[in-house]
Amino acid sequence: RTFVLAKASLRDRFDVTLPLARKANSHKGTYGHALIVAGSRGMSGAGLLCTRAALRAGCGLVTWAVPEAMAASLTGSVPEAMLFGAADAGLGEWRGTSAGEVAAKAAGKQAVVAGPGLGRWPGDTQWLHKLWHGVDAPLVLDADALNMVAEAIASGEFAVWGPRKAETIVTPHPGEMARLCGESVAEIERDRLGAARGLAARYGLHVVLKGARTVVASPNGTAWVNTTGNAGMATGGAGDVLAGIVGSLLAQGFEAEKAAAVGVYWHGAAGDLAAAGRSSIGSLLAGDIVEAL
Ligand code: NPW
Ligand code: AMP
Ligand code: MG
Repeated sequence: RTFVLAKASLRDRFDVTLPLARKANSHKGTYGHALIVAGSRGMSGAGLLCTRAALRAGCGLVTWAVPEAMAASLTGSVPEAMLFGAADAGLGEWRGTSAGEVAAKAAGKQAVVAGPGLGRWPGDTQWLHKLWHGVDAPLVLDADALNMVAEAIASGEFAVWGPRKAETIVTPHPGEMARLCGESVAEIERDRLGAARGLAARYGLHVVLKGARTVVASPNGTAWVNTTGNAGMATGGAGDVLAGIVGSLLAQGFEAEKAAAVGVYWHGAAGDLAAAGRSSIGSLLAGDIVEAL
């Protein structure tokens, strides 16, 4: 079945009313703890935006993991988040870090986001493979993590990774989707619904194919087509914000299809709110989407 992603359909399928209500008698532990594995030298902004979006989307606690050499300079950049420095080779890169150390940090978290601003390095697909099985919580993979998955699919390695213990959401833009599917961007864009459904069914993933009219497809065959968002969101960091929102909703206990659908709808709606307050939607910054949440 294909649903149009709007407030009424979300309410009908998931019994979720937006904005989300908070129980009076609740505490930060009620709303989950997310681990954000994002950012590296030159791309700290991706991690910063993802982390701030996760906090704004309402989870109770966020830990932001970065290569250790970056941690000192990021101290205080998001005072609400905890910062974790993974031992690195001293360059602020994920190259040389231990996926096992990151996976250990994921213990006790209700959701993990990995990918925005990670960069690529030799052996990174094995690094992601360790995270794939080392993280027991629901996982959102975005950006460079998707390029690692694409390489593992192309080499045949991914076929033997086997299923994870919890659900996995992937959030490719059409360029990343083309790499995952081994097709051109034009082929993906010709049949966005079919491409997202195909990848979801083939690998048991929840697929968020981004762009104007984002598609959310689940392994059970359900798909959603989003109605919110605008071209002002075609700006650096907008996708990093979405990954943080979806991870935050997972941490709050939403199952994967619900987290992806609500997150995509909400991200677009926040983009629409942020654009409405400006003379040109071209002036929209990814950080404005976070603030509009
Ligand atoms: P083009 O340009 O149209 O020919 P990449 P990235 C295509 C981090 N960031 N429809 C596009 O094709 C990310 O998190 C850090 C069609 C081009 O080939 C990643 O870690 C920021 N095609 C890293 O940078 C802010 C589309 O895909 C390619 C498309 C690289 O991510 C920015 C470009 O994509 C960024 O988020 C679409 N809608 N969208 C920071 N502040 O730290 C893209 N393409 O090569 O995957 O690079 O998305 O910039
Ligand atoms: P990324 O390319 O990873 O930064 O992701 C860009 C984000 O902005 C995705 O969530 C897209 O759906 C959204 N976006 C980009 N361009 C548009 C557009 N023209 N209309 C609606 N949403 C868009
Ligand atoms: Mg992106």
